[in-house]
Amino acid sequence: MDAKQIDFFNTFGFIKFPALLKEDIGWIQDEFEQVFPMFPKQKHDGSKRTMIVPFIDQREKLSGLLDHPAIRDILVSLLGSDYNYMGSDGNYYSGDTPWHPDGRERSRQHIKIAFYLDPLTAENGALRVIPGSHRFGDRFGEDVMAKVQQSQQAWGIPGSEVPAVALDVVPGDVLVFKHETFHSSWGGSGYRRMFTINASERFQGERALSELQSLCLMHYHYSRDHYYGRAMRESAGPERLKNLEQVMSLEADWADLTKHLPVL
Ligand SMILES: O=C(O)CCC(=O)C(=O)O
Repeated sequence: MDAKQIDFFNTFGFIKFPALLKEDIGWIQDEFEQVFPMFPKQKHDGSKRTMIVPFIDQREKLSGLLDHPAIRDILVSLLGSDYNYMGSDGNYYSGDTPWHPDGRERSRQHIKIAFYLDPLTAENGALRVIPGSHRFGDRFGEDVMAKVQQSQQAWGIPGSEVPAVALDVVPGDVLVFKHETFHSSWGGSGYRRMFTINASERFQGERALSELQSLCLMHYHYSRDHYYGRAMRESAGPERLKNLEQVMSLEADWADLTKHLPVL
């Protein structure tokens, strides 16, 4: 990313890269379709969101997106070359997703890269973002935080009419936003395909590892004995390993810590 793109991202809390993966989108869609049958319990029927976590980790080729020069450039430009890969979810979304941020961690930057696999516009479920809503130290960010989920009560309008930018996409476009940025989607079908890559700056400071462990536990979703999937771990070369290493250094007994969660 160049300095202007980074400044745009820091100012507005999101950025779109049109056609970034235009050459790759065919195999990405094929691989996406390969993952869901691996988890027969996660059969999507269009009635509600179906999610698989971790997602890209299930397949060697999808795991390799972390090594893709265009994706790596985004991650390294925004988070530094020692960034932490924080996981991935693969989804069939169904219907509306109300306004929300993904997190509000003050100590370090967290970003999401979103890959939508179907053409979407504002009318049929394109992701919407409120520019600047990540700035929760500002009055604006605080007002959005306090009122956007009750927009009818606060402003007399439904969530779908809250002023926002709709990020229309065609497959191959890539969206990136800060976890703090408020986002939503309205009017989509029962079969919106998308997956994400989440990443953060490396955790520093005295409590780094315990904070990292708490955050990882929040995103576990399913009982398993490794945070990262087998394909992700086993196909990682030395460069990617640097982005897995801090989470892998946690000496947690993940199977025990997550045994209360469902099994995929
Ligand atoms: O596309 C959607 O419906 C919402 C996506 C979303 O909320 C997310 O990835 O955090």
